Amino acid sequence: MSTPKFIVIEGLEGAGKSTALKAIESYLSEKGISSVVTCREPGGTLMGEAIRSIVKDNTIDEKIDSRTELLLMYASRIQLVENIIKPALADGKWVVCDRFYYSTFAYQGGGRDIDVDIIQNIHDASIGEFKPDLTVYMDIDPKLGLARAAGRGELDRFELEKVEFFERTRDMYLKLVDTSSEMKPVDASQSIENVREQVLQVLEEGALF
Ligand code: T5A
Repeated sequence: MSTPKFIVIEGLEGAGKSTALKAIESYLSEKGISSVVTCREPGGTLMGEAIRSIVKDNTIDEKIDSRTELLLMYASRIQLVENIIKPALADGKWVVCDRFYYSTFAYQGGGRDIDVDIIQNIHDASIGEFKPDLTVYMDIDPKLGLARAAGRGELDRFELEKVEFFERTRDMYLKLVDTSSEMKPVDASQSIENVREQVLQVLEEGALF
């Protein structure tokens, strides 16, 4: 039996991460892996879901400082890593997570322009060396991603940001792809079927088994 792996999906809003997550679950099932834990960030635990509600709330009548947002992302992440992800892997289960720490480097580092060294220090103190075995980065032009997201109705606090915020976020994602060997890009602007095939190709090439 193969060692359980931790797979992450990253990308801007509307890139198709939820759609890819389902494709990955089916793929693992076809490979005979039935014990799969899925999760999302921020969220995935009681504390994490409370943080998710706060950071996505577009009605909060108080400015959320970028540093507060950064720390909330890591508070949610510590809860998820320690209470869900590590125990699942130790129990022989695979884990697939919708977003992980690359989101923080991209959104808070790129989008909010927080010094990456500050994020790295908080990262090291929070989860240290713990990292995914494979990260699928779904690359999309922010305008297209936001148009897809807008099709679902009300926008959250992030989705109300100007397109420039998402352009900075995408630029940071692309820098991360260049420097992180476990981060594999797919072109998420293609059709659902085409993107699914690209994601499965990345999994096949990922030497996961
Ligand atoms: N955040 C998160 C940070 O700032 N820092 C952090 O550290 C972390 C962890 C979380 C927010 O928090 C921020 C980033 C986010 O703003 P979220 O809801 O988890 O919010 O993330 P979103 O990206 O907003 O989720 P979305 O649901 O918008 O994006 P998905 O999951 O990528 O998109 P999906 O699969 O739901 O698809 C969206 C729509 O597009 C269609 C789907 O059917 C759906 O209607 N679609 C396609 N249409 C055409 N062609 C394709 N290829 C399509 N793929 C999907």
